[in-house]
Amino acid sequence: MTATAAAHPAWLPTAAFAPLGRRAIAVVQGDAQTETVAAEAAAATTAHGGSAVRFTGEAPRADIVFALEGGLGDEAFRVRRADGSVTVAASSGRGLLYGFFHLVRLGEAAFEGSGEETHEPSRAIRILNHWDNMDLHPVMGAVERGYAGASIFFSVGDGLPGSGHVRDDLSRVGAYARLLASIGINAVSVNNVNVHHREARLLTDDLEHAARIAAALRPYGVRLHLAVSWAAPVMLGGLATSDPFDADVKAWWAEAADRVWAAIPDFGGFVVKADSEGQPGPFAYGRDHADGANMLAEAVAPHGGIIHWRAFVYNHTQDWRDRSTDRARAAFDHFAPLDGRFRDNVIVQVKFGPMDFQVREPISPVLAAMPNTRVALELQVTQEYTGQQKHAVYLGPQWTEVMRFDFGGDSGQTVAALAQGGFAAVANVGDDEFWTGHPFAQANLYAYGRLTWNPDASATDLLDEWIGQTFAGEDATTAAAIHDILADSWRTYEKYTTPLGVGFMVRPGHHYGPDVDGYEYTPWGTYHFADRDGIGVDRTVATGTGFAGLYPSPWRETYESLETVPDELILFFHHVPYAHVLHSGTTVIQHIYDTHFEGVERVQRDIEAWNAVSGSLRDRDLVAGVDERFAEQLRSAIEWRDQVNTYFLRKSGVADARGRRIY
Ligand code: GCW
Repeated sequence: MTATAAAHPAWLPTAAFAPLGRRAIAVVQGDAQTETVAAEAAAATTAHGGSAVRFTGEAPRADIVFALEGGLGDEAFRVRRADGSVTVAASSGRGLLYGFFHLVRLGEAAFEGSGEETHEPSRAIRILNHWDNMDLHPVMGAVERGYAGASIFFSVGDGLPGSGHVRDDLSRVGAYARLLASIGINAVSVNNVNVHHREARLLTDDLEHAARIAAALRPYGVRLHLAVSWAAPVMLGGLATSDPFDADVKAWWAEAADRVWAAIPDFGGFVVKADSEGQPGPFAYGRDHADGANMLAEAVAPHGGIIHWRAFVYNHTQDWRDRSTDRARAAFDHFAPLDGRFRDNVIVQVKFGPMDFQVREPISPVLAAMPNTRVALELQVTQEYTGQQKHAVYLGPQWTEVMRFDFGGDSGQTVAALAQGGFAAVANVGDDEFWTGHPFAQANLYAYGRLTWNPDASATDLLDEWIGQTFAGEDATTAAAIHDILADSWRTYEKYTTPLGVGFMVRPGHHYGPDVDGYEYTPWGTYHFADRDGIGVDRTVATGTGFAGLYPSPWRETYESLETVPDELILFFHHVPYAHVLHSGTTVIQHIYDTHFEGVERVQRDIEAWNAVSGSLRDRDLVAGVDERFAEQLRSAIEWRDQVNTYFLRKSGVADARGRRIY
């Protein structure tokens, strides 16, 4: 599929605009985003028989009025309803745009009742990070951990090194920005955080093309950010060093920032992965992460720019024999001591768990350890470890669990409250017809956006919102079936993959499918330590790596003790015998068998539920896409079940209490 091919409308099909489009809409004259609201109103009314007018000064009579009004926050909007008509007021076009899509979501309900409400995003920065390459990467391809085709921003050219470029036709990027605005996302970084030579040049000779991307995003109020290489002064500037204390290095970055903002006045800032998985960083010069981040922050500060500095730093050349090094500790050990040293325009971006986007991990203690730093929560919308957009896995429940997690004790705050720096997530979109590979993976993009706006929203409600708009015009039985398939699908995936918080057990490299010992003797620090007697990682203070002690009370005690550690995390914190009895009353080994059988049965039931409704769906391409992926999900779930169960039967020698078939 090329960038010009028509993309699926996702949750914005024409039918979803009918309640607005039937009415008379008046839109004030205003800034670029106000013009976008007017264009949206015109398109909706043309499609559904209403009317759209523009005005300056006093608003004319209309069913829906979009007006500019002072006194509201930058992105906020106020909705007033009376007698079947609605006024949306905001202090900028961005607010009006968010108000417009708010009405689309509500549909007819937007025009019922009376009253006034103000809506405002929880945090100022709600960003998606694309891991898109310009040149084909020999292992990762066009998009690192991408499961939805090629990049919508870049073309890899003829595939030869150096021939990649920003796409000539960026219409797909405009359509993407529209989807993002409709869910409240206001920023994207477009290139991979592993910045290779070709992508580094977006900062220099390719700046005019980066500016074209920014122009495609702007009508919908989405700002461009770029991932930059710490080594850029050497790689691009010909300097001998990228030491943050070197005057020439500072000058190089200041000039780079001046150039970028001259070309893109609303540019957002830089995203940096430094001293992580082979990326260059300040460690080479004996400097720490605060030294590095602050030097860049100084360069972008005159322009109001932001540095997103990632806390995903660990030793990836570990010796598996060495039990004293614990990857789970790494981000904390590197970053917690630096609290208070980062400049105001640095955001330290922290993955939600201490390892790496597994289906189940405890919440990263770093989030509670840096009260004097702007910390952002990082999630992974792309399903690297959760079925790679072949499996139907709705991640909304995982993210709400993360955002609502309360560290308690002295900090006494939820992750959402601690994430003062906002929200970031790895994007799941490519040039695929459905944007996301699996059509149902659109629900993850949707939920991420809506949760960044309001972390208190319910994952189930957001799922229904997504279904309501995406399948607008389909019958209620279809909506109910899709709801039932997705609502608990994250836990289903957990059941047939990695048990009790142990994680990984995936095929090395591409990370798809089971391989229980795949990472066991590698340098990556992701071990399960299963032997004939037991399994799990001892991360207690008493006898293990001490990781449990990095949490504030009461969590350090909760995780430290076998009496209180939650079942779903027991193997993350403890090494236990297979006969250990969980709080659920079953043994660890029997839990492994039971959940793997249950998980597969659940996928079988989901497929039956889907088959019962899919015949009547109008979008046959979507049905074909879902059918194909369900077949693969079932094949893969069975493979997971049989490999994991067989492995642990052979290791433990303990038979399944229910005598089911294990190989
Ligand atoms: O999960 C891991 C991925 C890498 C990725 C890294 C990161 C961009 O396997 O592909 O690199 O995380 O977050 O930097």
